[in-house]
Amino acid sequence: MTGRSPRRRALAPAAVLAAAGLALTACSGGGNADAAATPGSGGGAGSSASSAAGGSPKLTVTGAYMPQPVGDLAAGFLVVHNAGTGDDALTSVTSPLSDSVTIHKTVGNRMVEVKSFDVPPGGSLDLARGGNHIMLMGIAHPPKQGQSIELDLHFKRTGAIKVTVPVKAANYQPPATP
Ligand SMILES: [Cu+2]
Repeated sequence: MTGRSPRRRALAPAAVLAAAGLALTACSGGGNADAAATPGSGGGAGSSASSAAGGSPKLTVTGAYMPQPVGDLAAGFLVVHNAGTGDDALTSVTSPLSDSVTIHKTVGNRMVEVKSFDVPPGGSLDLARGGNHIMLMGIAHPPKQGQSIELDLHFKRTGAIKVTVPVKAANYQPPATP
């Protein structure tokens, strides 16, 4: 066995500085507005939801938006619902907008790149301001409010889901769910 240390993937220093700047502007906006819409697709999975993760995930994506980029940096937010009976995980994101798309969690006021986010059966993955998010860097042609961009979400089991993401005002907050 090779002794591969489980060290965290670190961003290049310059990117950390730039990214931290975005964290303060784009990522630390007020609180955690719970953007989760209730999963309207009431699929009747007969038995109790506590069965093992042997079933299939059934994913839908709602509430996607991107605040208008600051410079060549942007963040993407959305909610992935899993109405199925099997687990899944978001393992990467790609986009025609940028060759550098990563997924981050927020620890304190810092962002840390992660390898994947779980999407548990009967649950959701919330990417929201101040928390987990998709990060795009080195955007050559930043889109403006009112335009939309494409994100391709890659899941461990479901495969790719293409999402059209509207670009909102830099300070946009999604409507809170009651
Ligand atoms: Cu980030």
